[in-house]
Amino acid sequence: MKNISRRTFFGVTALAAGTLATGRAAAAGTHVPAIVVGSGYGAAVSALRLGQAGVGTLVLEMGRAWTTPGPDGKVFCDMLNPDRRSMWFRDRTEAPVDGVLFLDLANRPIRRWAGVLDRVQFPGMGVYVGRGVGGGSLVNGGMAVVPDRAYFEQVFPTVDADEMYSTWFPLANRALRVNSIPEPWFEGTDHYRYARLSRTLAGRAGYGTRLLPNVYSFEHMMREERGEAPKSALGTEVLYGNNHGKFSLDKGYLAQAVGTGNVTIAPLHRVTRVTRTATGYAITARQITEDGTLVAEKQLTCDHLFLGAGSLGSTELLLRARETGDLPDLPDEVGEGWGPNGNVMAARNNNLHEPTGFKQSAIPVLAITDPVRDVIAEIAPVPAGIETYVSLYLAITRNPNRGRFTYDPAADRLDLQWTRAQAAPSVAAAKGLLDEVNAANGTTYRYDVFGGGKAFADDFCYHPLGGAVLDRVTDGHGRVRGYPNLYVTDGALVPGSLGVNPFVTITALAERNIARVLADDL
Ligand code: FAE
Repeated sequence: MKNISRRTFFGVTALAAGTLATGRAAAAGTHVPAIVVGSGYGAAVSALRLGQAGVGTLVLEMGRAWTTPGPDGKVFCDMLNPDRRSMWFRDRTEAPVDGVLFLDLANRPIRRWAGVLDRVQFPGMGVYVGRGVGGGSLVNGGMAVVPDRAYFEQVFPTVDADEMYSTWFPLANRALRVNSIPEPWFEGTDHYRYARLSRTLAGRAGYGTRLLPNVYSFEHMMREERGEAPKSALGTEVLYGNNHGKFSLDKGYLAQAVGTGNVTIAPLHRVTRVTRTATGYAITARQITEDGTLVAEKQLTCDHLFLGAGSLGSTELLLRARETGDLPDLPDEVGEGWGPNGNVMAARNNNLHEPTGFKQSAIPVLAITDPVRDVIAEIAPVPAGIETYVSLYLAITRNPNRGRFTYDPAADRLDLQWTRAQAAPSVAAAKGLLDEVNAANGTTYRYDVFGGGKAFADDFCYHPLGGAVLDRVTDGHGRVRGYPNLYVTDGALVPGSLGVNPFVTITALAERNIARVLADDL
């Protein structure tokens, strides 16, 4: 039990045993002091701090608890052999990289099941999100990046940046167990040849790079390379989950929350409706099996309701509640301020004498920095197991355009007003940088990677942000205006852009907000 407290251990064991699935706490008609919707970063922080404060808390998560191994002995499937565990109720996988050399290497037919990755498709944008106890932490690349302070102050002018940078970001980094790759190992391992090559090519164009911290344990990764630990990052695992090495929320915040004895997690429960009661809130939750069969529709009540269902999930619940008259006085700004964090992916082709290497760690650790265009281009792996000569980038740009969510009453679902034209500044910034990299190296773009024959993928994102923006829909600490004891805790609070990967900020902001809420409201 090295490095793990008894209570966390209890939580992990309870999660692993699946004892949380059908606890009495989730029985229809139950009243609990606090309900948390979702189990991503904002939700997990809130659940832990509520539990530690002695507040009885029920977490409702629409995805499954990723604890039981499949027939192959693994909880998650890898990227090259996706099966029903990969995607949320799909007949075919929808991985962002569709193939190489126009061969459909990546996507496969699968059985419809409660898989871990979802792609929510709107007309101009596909949004990737995690489904399961742990939310996005189950599927993401683990890059744990604190935003540039000057930009943070611009994005959140009313948040005390001194306090964020002295207290809440350090706390988030500790709680998420953020670590950095040892440089000597990075410089020597075959598994990051692809990243070092991109650094060399960027350097020829005059651009620098930076190493990015991560929640994947580099100590574990080095043991994977030495053959002392089972391969996960070095075994093409990410996107559909990591079986080892990654300190996801189910191992950290959520396990600790359950370990307090005050928090219960009910997986496969999707909250569909929020209404008011005399003293608090009532929610409707639909419980399903992993095959999607409806088990029960439950009404539960609480005194304090925390929405942590992510930018899409929390905004949908609020918009539906306003538009159907359940919570008619919700602010007009619900749905506003959405952005994909300026995400755009791009693929370049390398010269034959400069291969990327066929061994590639699935966890990205290096980014090209362009201080003039305000771009960071993270060097993403193509762990195909063969030499592809492809360099792949996830560029994060500071695109000022914002979309907005609306509610479609006929279909009873969220719509996103976002056009491809709004992504143009992101593509222009990323292309400006990579055009120079190509020019300096005599290389070109790749058009066979994303489908549709394009080199820049501006039609999907990993970083949905906004919809219930801090200090607009909520007060300065996530309390929804006009509705006491109703809170937003997650990426919906962030107005569309952060300039870096978002989960450290979402975690830090949630820590800051729940500390104030616990002090003043409970
Ligand atoms: P999130 O983690 O999305 O959790 C929301 C949870 O609520 C999910 O588990 C949902 O299933 C659940 N839910 C939704 N609706 C309902 C409902 N009605 N009832 C019950 N449950 C519901 O929210 N970020 C980084 O900082 N670094 C990275 O390296 C990185 N890589 C990424 C790679 C991929 C492929 C993806 C998809 C994302 C990546 N992200 C990364 C983004 C990051 O995971 C994301 O910003 C956070 O997970 C958002 O946290 P939230 O708390 O907002």
